[in-house]
Amino acid sequence: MTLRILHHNDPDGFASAYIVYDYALGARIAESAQDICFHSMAYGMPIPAEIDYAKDSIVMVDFSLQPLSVMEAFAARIPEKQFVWIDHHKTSVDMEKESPGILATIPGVRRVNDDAGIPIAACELTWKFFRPDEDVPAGIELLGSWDTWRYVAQNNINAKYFITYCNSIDCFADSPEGQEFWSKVISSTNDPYGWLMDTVVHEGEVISRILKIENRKRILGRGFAGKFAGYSAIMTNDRGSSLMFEDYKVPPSEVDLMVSFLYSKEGFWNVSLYSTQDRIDCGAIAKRLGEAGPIPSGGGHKGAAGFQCDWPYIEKLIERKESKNVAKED
Ligand SMILES: [Mn+2]
Repeated sequence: MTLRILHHNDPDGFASAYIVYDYALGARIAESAQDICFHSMAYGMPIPAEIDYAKDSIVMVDFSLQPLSVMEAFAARIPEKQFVWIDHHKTSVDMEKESPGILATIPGVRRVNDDAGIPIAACELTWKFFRPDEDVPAGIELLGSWDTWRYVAQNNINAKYFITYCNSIDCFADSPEGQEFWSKVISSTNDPYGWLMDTVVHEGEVISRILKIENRKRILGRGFAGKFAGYSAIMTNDRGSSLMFEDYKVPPSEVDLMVSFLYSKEGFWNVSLYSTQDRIDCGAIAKRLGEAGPIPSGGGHKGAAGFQCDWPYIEKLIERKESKNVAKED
């Protein structure tokens, strides 16, 4: 038997995958690390061809296959009790509702909020699913706070520093450095003189200061205001990061969307949407725009989502506020 962990390719996905890995080894579900295989997944990527549907066990965390028909076909191929699916993306919760016969019966948990109505991340859901009697580790909570944007309402700046530190190391679930990191994260407390606060959070704060200056230069150099698919927006041809937009001359709170687009090595364009507005659901917009485009795709969270397409499609969605010649004044 091979245990295949299909996880989203971001820190929440890496942490979730590591929690599964650590649990599987501890509980002797997998005899050795060699029996566990990590598959880092992005939306739009093909299903791993190595899967032996009769023999392998699959745990899917912080991720789903899109669209619904692909996810249903995948689930239908895996024998009962060999598939666990944990996700907190709204698209997964919606898919499950549309598929009571197939998707809703898969063991695991798909929910966006906890019992108190507060957003919860995949790493936290995964921890609670596999270790229901143990408190969620402080570092996993910081990551969850970041990944769900809870940190904004909770004004939890340490969550930002935690993710900044993650982004400064190789935090993949399947690399030696990443596994050492996550193993320390799941065994650390928020003792002020302990590793989590004194190294991770503290160093993350230092790196954040440098990044802020870098981001300011990037967004002021490449960003422009206007409309995207009819929504007021700040746009940039750059790598997506919601934080980057905070230093634009128009604050994110004054527009519907923050939009970044970037050409991928596979030959399509990745469009990321972010919003700080209550009335805007980026996941729904990404799904609608993505499915109507040349590469059916798209989904994500209310506050952050994305889809893939080609460049002509993006250009049709953009309405510039400033004409091309005055844009140079930036
Ligand atoms: Mn997540």
